[in-house]
Amino acid sequence: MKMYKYLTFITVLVLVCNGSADILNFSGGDKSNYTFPKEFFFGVSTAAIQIEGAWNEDGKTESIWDHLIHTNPDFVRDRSNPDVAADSYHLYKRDAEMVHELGVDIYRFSISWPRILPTGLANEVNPLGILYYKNLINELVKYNITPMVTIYHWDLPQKLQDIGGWTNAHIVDYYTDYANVLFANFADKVKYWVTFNEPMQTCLEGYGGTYRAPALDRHGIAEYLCTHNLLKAHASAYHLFDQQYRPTYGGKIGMSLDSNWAEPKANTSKDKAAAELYLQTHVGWYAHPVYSAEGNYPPDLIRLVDEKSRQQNYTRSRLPKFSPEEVVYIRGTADFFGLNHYTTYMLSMADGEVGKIPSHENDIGIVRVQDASWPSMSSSSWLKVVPFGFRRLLRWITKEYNNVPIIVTENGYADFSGVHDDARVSYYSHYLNALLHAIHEDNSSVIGYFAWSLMDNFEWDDGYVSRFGLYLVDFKSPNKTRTAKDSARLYASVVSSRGLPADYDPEDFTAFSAASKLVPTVLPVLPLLPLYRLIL
Ligand code: GBH
Repeated sequence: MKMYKYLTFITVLVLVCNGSADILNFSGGDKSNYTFPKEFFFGVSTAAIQIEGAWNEDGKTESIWDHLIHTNPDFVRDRSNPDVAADSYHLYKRDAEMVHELGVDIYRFSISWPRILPTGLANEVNPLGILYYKNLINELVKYNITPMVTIYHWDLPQKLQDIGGWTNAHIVDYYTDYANVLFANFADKVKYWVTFNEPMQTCLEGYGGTYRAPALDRHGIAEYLCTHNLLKAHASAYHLFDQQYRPTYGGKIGMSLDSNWAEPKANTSKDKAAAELYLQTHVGWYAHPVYSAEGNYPPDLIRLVDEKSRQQNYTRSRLPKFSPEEVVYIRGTADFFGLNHYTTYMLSMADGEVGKIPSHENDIGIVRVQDASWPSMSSSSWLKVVPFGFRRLLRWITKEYNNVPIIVTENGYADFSGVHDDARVSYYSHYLNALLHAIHEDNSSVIGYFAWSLMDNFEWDDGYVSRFGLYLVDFKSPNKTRTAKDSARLYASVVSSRGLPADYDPEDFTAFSAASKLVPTVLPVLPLLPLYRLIL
């Protein structure tokens, strides 16, 4: 027994020290001469409220984000708002030109529901809203760029929130009507549709928590109601498209789910189970009903929420249930798996209760941390650079959902601004290297990749502090001047050469300590020193 433990210890040690070997390579693999397959496509992503501005122009009404920030300016780190943002409502021609400069195949943007339907309902379609997106689409097509539309990227009309938003069961019809207006007007030219961007952020963070609009904090109840209606709305839009539009126009439709990779905290069967449970009850919460062979919520989620609800004396489970007909109606309603991926966490089982009671976090009972040694000086504190996590997640999704075609609809890095963005160049190089390994060595079923984001934009609660753009936006200039960063040149070269730059070094993570020089000088530097030492 003792000997066995000793050997395990040695094995762990060897695995840790031997980090550069094969899949254990931190960067996701040695430098490869692999190239991206011929049919593989590249794109860049944005979202309406993060770039458009013109929040009340030409008939648009308030979205839940406009409303949250207008009524609670302290929600945003720099007390800014998305009223003007990058002013893409007026500068869309320059945006299309930038997409063209990058040489990518597809531009993913979102449509603002309250710009199209000012009452939230389809009784009144705003012709100027339709015109704006027609102009943008025509501009893209002019450059031979394929438009990909996200139907819902978090900006619900406030008028629908007033009547319950995603917890109101009638939203399934309202959403389907809205999607119908978009299909009817744009399906002739839009060839990719994303029904929802990151529904977990909408429901878990917006209804269960306070991190996203509408910041309801009705944890343990509302995140489950929201998810239930949202999944039905997704399926309803899919069937509408599939039956009434696809036969005439063709095109593909899917959903974009956010997922971190989950690494077991220790190499124990308990922590491995915690990591698997995290994936099943987070990304799987949305993916299992749509992409698994059997459909419905993941069995672990049903068991855990039912059990907790019983212990807590609820008359019925806080998790609403799909009928057998609904399971079938939702299952298989996607042509591709959209994945938004940024970072990795380590998981272990909780000792006793965690999170608020009741809540999704408490129901699941696992603990999530990040390793202090993982590089990052990102302006987004959660964004640790862990390329191997990307590779492992792609392999997990490929296996779990039976070789579903995966489109990485977002991946990117945040800093505090500047055109010489070494850290972003390094992030993209490492993650694209991991992606090449995922494709060529693991047979992961990835067919396309989008960088987040085309340009700096309104980063939700981080306002304009956190910059994700390939193009820098000068938010102080009257015409919101856009300038290509070094990362834009890197990305353009990957797209045209279909491989990594010759000077890329998979062992080199120094850009993430040097990135600290971009921290605004007003921040006290001393408290950062211990962090610095951990990384060096
Ligand atoms: C995406 O969200 C959005 O689609 C996009 O609009 C946004 O600008 C971009 O990425 C950059 O943030 O939520 O506790 O797991 C990313 C959502 C936010 C998910 C941070 C992971 C980590 C903390 N991510 N989150 S937690």
